[in-house]
Amino acid sequence: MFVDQIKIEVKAGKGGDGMVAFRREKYVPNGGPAGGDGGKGGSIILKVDQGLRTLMDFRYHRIFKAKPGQNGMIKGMYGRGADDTYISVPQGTTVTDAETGELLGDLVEADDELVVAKGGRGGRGNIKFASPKNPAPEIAENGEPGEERKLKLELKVLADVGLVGFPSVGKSTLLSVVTSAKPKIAEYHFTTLVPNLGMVRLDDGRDYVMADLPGLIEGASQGVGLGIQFLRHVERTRVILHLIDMSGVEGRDPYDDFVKINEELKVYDPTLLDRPQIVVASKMDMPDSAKNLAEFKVKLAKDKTLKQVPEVMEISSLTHQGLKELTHRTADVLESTPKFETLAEKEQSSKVYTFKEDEPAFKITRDSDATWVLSGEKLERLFKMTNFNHDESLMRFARQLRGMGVDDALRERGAKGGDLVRIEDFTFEFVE
Ligand SMILES: Nc1nc2c(ncn2[C@@H]2O[C@H](COP(=O)(O)OP(=O)(O)OP(=O)(O)O)[C@@H](O)[C@H]2O)c(=O)[nH]1
Ligand SMILES: [Mg+2]
Repeated sequence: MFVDQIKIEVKAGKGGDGMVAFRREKYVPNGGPAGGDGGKGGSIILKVDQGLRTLMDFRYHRIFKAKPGQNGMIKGMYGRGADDTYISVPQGTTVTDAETGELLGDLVEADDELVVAKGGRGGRGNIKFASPKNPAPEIAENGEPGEERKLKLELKVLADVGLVGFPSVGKSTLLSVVTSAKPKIAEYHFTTLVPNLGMVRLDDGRDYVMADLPGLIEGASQGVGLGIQFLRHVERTRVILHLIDMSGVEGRDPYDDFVKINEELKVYDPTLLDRPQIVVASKMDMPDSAKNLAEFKVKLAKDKTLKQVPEVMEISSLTHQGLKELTHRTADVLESTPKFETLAEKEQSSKVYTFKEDEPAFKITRDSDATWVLSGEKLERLFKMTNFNHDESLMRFARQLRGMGVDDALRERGAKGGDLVRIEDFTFEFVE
């Protein structure tokens, strides 16, 4: 089974905490601050691996965490930064934020990388807080938390080979006999509603991804039948296998089918007809098939509108006649076919990747027990970066809040001295 859309969670590493330490030297009672900075936390980076064709691996591994930075140490030593965590994805993966729907980027090129969660900055040690006024500060910062995101990964490059044709010509059946895919097969039209994918593995070691596309009918390019959404899938395949039911049991003329489907492809995107196309005469086990095929070939040879006469291969998915020849020939054609730029890729220029910076720094709400509650991403980050083991660090935090305008805002909302104020699980008294 192939999965082409998946949700994962990524958590970047927290920065290492800064250290509060003092030099201890012989005969020097208090030798000044010596606490080092924490190292930076690991980021999470998606990276193209050309060996991957699907998002299948992610079905069993959904949560990715990067390592935290090392804490700062005594004697002014910095904590080591954590290595970034790389996640391999197939070429053509589109990444969106699963919560906001924001497009984070497209990994299109062979060596594309995309930072999806930034590691936290290391907290500063007390050396950094020394000043002439406060030469021995007991202040250190905790490391900044790493970013966390829920991501939706989608694989747009569906298949190397697309099976195209009228409904019920045997597209899904062919897929089911040359790959391990188990698509729904039935005699009624439009059995296939979304493309099924399968991997064709040849005995000579070559492989490729094949998609059985939903049936096309006249007018598909104008939205008739299952319409344009399928032509969009065709667009992403490099080689087209055009299946034509030779049995004639549906009462249509096989050559008519051939002309009509090509017309739909052309109306949608004229360059589709420049793609290698193998005409696959299907259901050759049926009584009238051989006769119909002979007539088909005569009409094909006479058709002056064709730029070049496509090659025709005969198969029966029932008796397995011609399957080996077809799958090998398809691999040969694929090897000599360059990758096409799809319409979607032409429209989509480069990567988009932005962080929201315009959110308010903090929010004030009130609990049922009248406690003032402070929240907001920026404020909570400052809170997490405060080392509450040292009074001086706490006082620095209080100054930071005042600097952000929290005190004024609380007063404006009617807070009085002695009121309780809470940030996450930390409660303190408001002092006027
Ligand atoms: N005799 C014979 N019947 C076949 C062969 N291949 C498929 N069929 C039958 O043709 C019918 C349609 O097959 P599907 O594979 O579902 O056709 P499809 O092209 O995927 O059809 P849609 O998904 O509706 O577009 C089924 O009843 C199959 O059993 C074949 O090689 N020989
Ligand atoms: Mg089908």
